[in-house]
Amino acid sequence: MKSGFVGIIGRPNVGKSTLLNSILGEKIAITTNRPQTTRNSIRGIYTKLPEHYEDGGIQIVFIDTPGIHKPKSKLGEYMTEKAVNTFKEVDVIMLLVDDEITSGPGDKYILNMIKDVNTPKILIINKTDLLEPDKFKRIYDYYESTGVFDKIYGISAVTGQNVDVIMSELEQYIDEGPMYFPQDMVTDHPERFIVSEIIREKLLLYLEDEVPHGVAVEIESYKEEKNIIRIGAVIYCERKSHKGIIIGKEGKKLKGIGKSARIEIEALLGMKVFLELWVKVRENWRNSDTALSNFGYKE
Ligand SMILES: Nc1nc2c(ncn2[C@@H]2O[C@H](COP(=O)(O)OP(=O)(O)OP(=O)(O)O)[C@@H](O)[C@H]2O)c(=O)[nH]1
Ligand SMILES: [Mg+2]
Repeated sequence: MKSGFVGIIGRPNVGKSTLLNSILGEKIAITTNRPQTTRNSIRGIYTKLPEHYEDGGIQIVFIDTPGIHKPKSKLGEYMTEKAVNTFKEVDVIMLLVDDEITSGPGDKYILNMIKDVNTPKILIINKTDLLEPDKFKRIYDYYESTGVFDKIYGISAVTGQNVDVIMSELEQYIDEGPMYFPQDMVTDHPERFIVSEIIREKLLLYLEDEVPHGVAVEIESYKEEKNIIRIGAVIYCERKSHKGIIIGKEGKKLKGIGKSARIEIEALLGMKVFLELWVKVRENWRNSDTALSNFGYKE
């Protein structure tokens, strides 16, 4: 049996969570077109066992991380710290990019940080379905010239192109090890966490501009009955005006958010769900240690 850990890192919005879901064939990490969607490290477990157990199988725990960015709040600091700490815990680092290196400090900052880490590093150029061949080549050549990476691949996390190729490549870097998790487990996060993330995803999708980055979701009650699961969740936002936007005219916005979240939660849990949402204001929570710890953004 082989087993090990692989870290998926990169700037916000490059497709890290989409890749995790694509590898697992299941959605455990939320994805949106907004940067800074992921706030915690999300662990996804990939297990492949042969028919005959004695032939050995493989289990890879993927760690999807928040996009590395220049933090503007304590929440941002937590997010970047989560991503950076991952470097030290994994057997392979996968750095995802989706564009040429920017003149700004972002990509260079990440490169500088990982170049001296003594762990195999694979560069993944994602979104090849959107990249012109010339551009792809420029990205490839640049990263190859840095000498930091053991391998470079182009993939599309959305179409699945080359995802199988990187999976077999990764297997070569994973050593003998124990089976850390049961065969049918895709993540070790509790269902409640995934449920709160689904609600947050819908908030990110339905809301404009500055509002979504200031929201947090807390599950207040979670009651499993015979035929239904009753879930109560509080959406925290930073301003009174934001609360109005989230609720919308005659409560329509919140209703829409609740409905699309409920449908997805029902599919996840395989049961009927009654979802109740409240909106509360908690000013500047992104800089409050207590709030961050309540919302699970601090150990
Ligand atoms: N066309 C295309 N879009 C992609 C691909 N991979 C991801 N995307 C899109 O890119 C956006 C960002 O994807 P995410 O998976 O949320 O990105 P992320 O790196 O996890 O972002 P953060 O959590 O904010 O750091 C979403 O709109 C995805 O649908 C791809 O291969 N092709
Ligand atoms: Mg993400």
